[in-house]
Amino acid sequence: MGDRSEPVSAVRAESLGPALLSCLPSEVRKPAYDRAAMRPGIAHIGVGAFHRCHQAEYTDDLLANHFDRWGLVGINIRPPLLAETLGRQHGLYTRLIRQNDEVEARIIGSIIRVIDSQGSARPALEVLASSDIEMVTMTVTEKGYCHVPSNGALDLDHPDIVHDLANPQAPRSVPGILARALELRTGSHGRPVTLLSCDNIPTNGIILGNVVRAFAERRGNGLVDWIASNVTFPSAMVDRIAPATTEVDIAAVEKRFGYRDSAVVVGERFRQWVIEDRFAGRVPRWDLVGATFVNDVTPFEHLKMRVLNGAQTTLSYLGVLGGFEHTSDAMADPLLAGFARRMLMEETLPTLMPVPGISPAAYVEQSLARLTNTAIRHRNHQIATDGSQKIVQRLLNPIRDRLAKGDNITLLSVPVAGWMAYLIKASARFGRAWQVSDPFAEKIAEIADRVGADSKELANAILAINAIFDRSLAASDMFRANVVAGLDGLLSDDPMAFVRHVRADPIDARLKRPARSA
Ligand code: CS2
Repeated sequence: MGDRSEPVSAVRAESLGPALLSCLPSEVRKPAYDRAAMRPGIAHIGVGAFHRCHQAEYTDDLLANHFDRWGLVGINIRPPLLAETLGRQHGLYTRLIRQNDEVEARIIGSIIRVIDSQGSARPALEVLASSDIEMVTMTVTEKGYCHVPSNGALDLDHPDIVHDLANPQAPRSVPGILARALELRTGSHGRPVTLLSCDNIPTNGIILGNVVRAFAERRGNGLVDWIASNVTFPSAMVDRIAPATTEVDIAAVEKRFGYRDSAVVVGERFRQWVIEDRFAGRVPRWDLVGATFVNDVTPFEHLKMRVLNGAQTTLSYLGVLGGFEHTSDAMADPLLAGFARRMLMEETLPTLMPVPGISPAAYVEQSLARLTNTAIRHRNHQIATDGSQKIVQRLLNPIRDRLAKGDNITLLSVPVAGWMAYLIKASARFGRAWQVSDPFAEKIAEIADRVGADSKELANAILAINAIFDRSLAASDMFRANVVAGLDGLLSDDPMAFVRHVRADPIDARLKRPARSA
């Protein structure tokens, strides 16, 4: 199945829906259970490509193997609207696994219905507060938690939090909506519930618990005590590469299988889900279908965020600066692939805790191999989005661990400077090289426009943003010197020459960096 499909014929193919299931080609796997018998048990907030490729697939496996009440209700509190896609298809969609030339299609049936709750929180609250729901999972992106990335506390200056504290019955933030839903539960059936974050933030359960409790505390009505005995916030590590769906993916399904599905998702074969065994209420037994329930997720989380996500982030910034469109294009470049491997092996790997049953070096190789999959068209700009919310767990935490031991951080500092250079080059002074999306984009553009091209001053101003760089890290001379060298190199006319230089001799790179062109 090529990415550049032929134009689809003028006669529109039929849309995917329950009536079409019996007419699909035999190579398309269908739900192996009675969808009509499904009952809602799980609500999921943030029904994007990742959820459809991950938690919804695990749940589909569970329904097929051990049928129970675990139908999913999908809720979007931010765009895109679901009514026109999944809603029209009665929750059905195609999950394609693509591994270079291989294609495997399967219809996922675990989503019973979808709710758009963007104009008002009421539809979301109705579902979240209902007694059917005992598990709420969420993928709301890193910034959805409204926390301060450098310390995990609720950001009380966040405009949505300010709004929700003033209007707790009509919230718009995730912490505000969850706190209100819990309040409604206490006032009605009072059933316990698990709130399970599936986002790539460090100690995601702890951060989710922090922001919900901090919000609830300010309600001052005993909600916090009820939460303490009836709600749990397990941490989880989730993994599968599933980029945003494109029109090309939709057209490819139509061409190959003969039906129209506007909610297709495309992912790699690899998947992993490690969940802390700390549930309230009834639990979907995802552990029977490939997920792992453990006492402590931390080692798995470090491994995944520092290695796989760290490599993706590195390849995204260096990839954009080097003119590569997708992760796999950057990985096809021996310089960038070699840089990523060296950084992970020499600097990241020694910061990892022992992980039961996993060899870190083998994991690095496996991760890098996943990133070479040419059928996964993961745009570097997509991964580069919201870097201010990602670099702490992917790059700055391992840097901090190494600094504490007096270890060298030259390689890990390069993608940190890469994130800065990516945003700096999007500013007016640097010719708005590309469009960016990051909560700190404006702030960094303002710094770039004010400070100009001096790397030292740029680094000083950006490292002073303590929502991202905690004070002790920003005070490290070694870190600062590496960031300045990185900015010098990556903002030059030949950023790849700098990468080549650092990769060849990381220890020496800071002292003998190539002169910056004007
Ligand atoms: C990616 C992740 O966009 C990004 O930030 O790094 O979505 C990544 O693909 C997943 O975490 C893989 O499990």
